[in-house]
Amino acid sequence: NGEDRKNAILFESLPERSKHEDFIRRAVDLLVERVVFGRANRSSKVVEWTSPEDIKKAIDLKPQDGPASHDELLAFMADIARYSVNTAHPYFVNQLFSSVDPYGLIGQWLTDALNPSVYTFEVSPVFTLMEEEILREMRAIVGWSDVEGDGIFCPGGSIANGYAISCARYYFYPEIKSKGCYAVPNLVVFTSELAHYSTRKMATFMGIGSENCIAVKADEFGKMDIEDLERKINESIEAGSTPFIVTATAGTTVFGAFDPIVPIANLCKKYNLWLHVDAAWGGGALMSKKHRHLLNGIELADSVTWNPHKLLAAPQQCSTFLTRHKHILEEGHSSNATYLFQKDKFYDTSYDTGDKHIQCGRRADVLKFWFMWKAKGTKGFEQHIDKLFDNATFFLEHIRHREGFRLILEKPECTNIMFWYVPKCLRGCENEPTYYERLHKVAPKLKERMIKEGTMMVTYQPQGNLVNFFRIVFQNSALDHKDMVYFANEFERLGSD
Ligand code: ABU
Repeated sequence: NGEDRKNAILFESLPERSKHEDFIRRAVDLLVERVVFGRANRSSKVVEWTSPEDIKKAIDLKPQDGPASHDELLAFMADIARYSVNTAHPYFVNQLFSSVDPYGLIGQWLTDALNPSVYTFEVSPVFTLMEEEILREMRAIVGWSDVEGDGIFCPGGSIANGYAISCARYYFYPEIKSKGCYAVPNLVVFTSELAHYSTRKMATFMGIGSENCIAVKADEFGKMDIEDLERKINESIEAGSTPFIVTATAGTTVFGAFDPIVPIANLCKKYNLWLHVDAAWGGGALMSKKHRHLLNGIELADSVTWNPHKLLAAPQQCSTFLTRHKHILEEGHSSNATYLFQKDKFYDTSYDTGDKHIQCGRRADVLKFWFMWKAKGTKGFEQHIDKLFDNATFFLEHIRHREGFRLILEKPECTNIMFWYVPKCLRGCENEPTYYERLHKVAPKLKERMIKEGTMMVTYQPQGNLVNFFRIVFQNSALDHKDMVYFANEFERLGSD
């Protein structure tokens, strides 16, 4: 009967089961109270800053010989939540991800409860079909026609950018698969000096070499300089190297700049290069009629990285690699393990998609995104994106003329805003020789103060010749204009001396 079947699935007797059920219910209550809602309100702290030594004292991190009781485990959970950064908090604006989407969270919990691995249809029937549907829809939003192309969910945007290099290399040099780097010319990759570091890192990882990842200059707006790109393509050809891919960025990590895709695509056509667009950050803008123009020309790309866990606020991690080339992922990466991908199965084995990936075991990152999409509809995502851009514009205009704030970019394109906060003691000292040296020290000091008080989290960095400046990131559409004023006031308070 049904009860026997349930018990067989759980491999445990009824008393054991009710014990576990009770534990799960208490644990879920604790998660909802302490993690999801209890800490995500404006009056709680973003972080309970604690030194590594004190965290070690507060939580017994060592595995132990005997089992802990359920009460002890619940106490561990509470402590782990207490000393973790509250990334669901409205004032966590430190990174390109934030907030907790209730539907995304439930999708993630359902994924974890089902514990799938998406390599074959037989173990992941629903997720295989879900991936097919979502990836097709994303390709359609990119602008490729319904019939062509392929895509995969990846463990992060860096890996997705690596897939672009791998697919491009296989496209031009299929012998790479069996003979390796020895059989191909000295290949070179081009990307902007402001692109995410993953392109260089993946070039290193894939045996191309970091020196063969050529950094193209960015202009004053942070966009790739086309003339420099063409110059560098020609220089590398003259030096005996073989260009094969350009990675353009749609939403750079720090400045949020969108490279001009159409002229880059024209150069790729002229020199027969693969065009990859890293839209990990900016891809979400494709969902908005108002803002998708930022990615004009993306449909000319051979491949795209797009991370729903960034601008679309899906829970970590949710990254995709999309390509217009239907068979390249399979052909470039398959290894036909006969213990898993048997071709004589009783169903259509084209649904066994795992061999396209360089991973074997793989989480079903699709479900949380699919669930969010169902819950909000495409319209809901569009409203979310439009709100983010509206908040970013409000914040930009609010600080533009406010004393103490100096913008790095007058017209940032995405929802990250970059600025120096100049405390009173430095105002009017711009011509002094030590001004920039002193300004460089302001952001780390303010960051320390905001973290120790737990009032907000905003990241900072130097970039090229620019000394440390703040980058505030708007990616949580639960924020409003009052929050924008809060952030500005908070900088003023923290930097009042
Ligand atoms: N791709 C990682 C982005 C890191 C950040 O949030 O700044």
